[in-house]
Amino acid sequence: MTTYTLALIPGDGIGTDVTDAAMEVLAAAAKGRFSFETTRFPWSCEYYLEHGTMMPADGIETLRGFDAIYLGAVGWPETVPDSVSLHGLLLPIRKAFNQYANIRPHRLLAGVEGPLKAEGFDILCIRENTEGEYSGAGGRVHEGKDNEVAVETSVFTRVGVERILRFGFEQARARRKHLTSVTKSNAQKYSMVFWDEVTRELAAEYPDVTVSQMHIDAMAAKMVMAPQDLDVVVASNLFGDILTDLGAAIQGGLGFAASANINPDRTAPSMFEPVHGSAPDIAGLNIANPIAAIWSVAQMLEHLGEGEASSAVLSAIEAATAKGLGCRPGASSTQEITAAVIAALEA
Ligand code: GGG
Repeated sequence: MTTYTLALIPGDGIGTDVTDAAMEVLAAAAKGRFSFETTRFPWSCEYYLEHGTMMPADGIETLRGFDAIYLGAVGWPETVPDSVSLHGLLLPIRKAFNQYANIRPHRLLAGVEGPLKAEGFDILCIRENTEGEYSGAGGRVHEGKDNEVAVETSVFTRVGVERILRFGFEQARARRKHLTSVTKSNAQKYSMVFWDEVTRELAAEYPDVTVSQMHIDAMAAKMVMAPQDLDVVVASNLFGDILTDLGAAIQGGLGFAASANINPDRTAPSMFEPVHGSAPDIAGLNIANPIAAIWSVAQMLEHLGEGEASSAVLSAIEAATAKGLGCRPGASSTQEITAAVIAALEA
């Protein structure tokens, strides 16, 4: 029986609640098939307050040896600025392990209508995950003075843009063969024009995939007006981050949005995490929706080559939502939803 090594970083707030739920489901899915050797790391805002860093200096090297990383949520803005927690944990892991493809599936699960009742809504957002607007390149001068200046540079490399678009084209090829590339190239005349050019270059290599190029503002409107027309959506780090919160809203809320930070070359571990943040106001109340976190487990199993277990987890999620569990905020507890998923898995 294969044993996978898993680095677990529950993080902050409801990160712990949903990670516990996800691990219960993982144990049920693994039973009799494979096993997990899990190491839990307390890296979080609480860790920061004690140590002055979100993770130890050798944190990245410690994680490198694992088969996969699972992360709950990061952030506790009352105590640690969000920019510190994000740039201290989540973003360095994505960059260090070349997890350049952030895969975020959005569709209506059985029994979930979402605010738009967008029947047939089923898109795969591919967010560039290691550069662009979140490169962390920039600086501030004259801090606190009238002439203060803050500069933040977006970094788009040919390697980075080409590989994320190619990844998107491959995904489109395996789905409904339509790719929408999202930029703002009318306003951003260097980086986004470059992204558009690379999109057209690659489109020539994928004649079986139809391509649309859209500006982010028009794309936001389209996602609300006609989300069913979209298939694979590829966007930069910032635009992908924003669009996937919109995708989450259309699918019924952030509690449904799963994500996989993938290193497609498999030269380092990939990381799996729900899209939502730490929601400190509801932490520990047993009301966080664990479905996004459980769906992220299904993505992890698929990445590890456990396709059968992955499909079983997805079916079990839908068996639970079809009964109404998790479909309305606060109507079912975290534990009730988790138990329903496990019961469906074991049925
Ligand atoms: N579940 C991970 C988490 O805490 N996400 C919050 C967040 O703001 N993430 C920003 C990002 O995905 O770049």
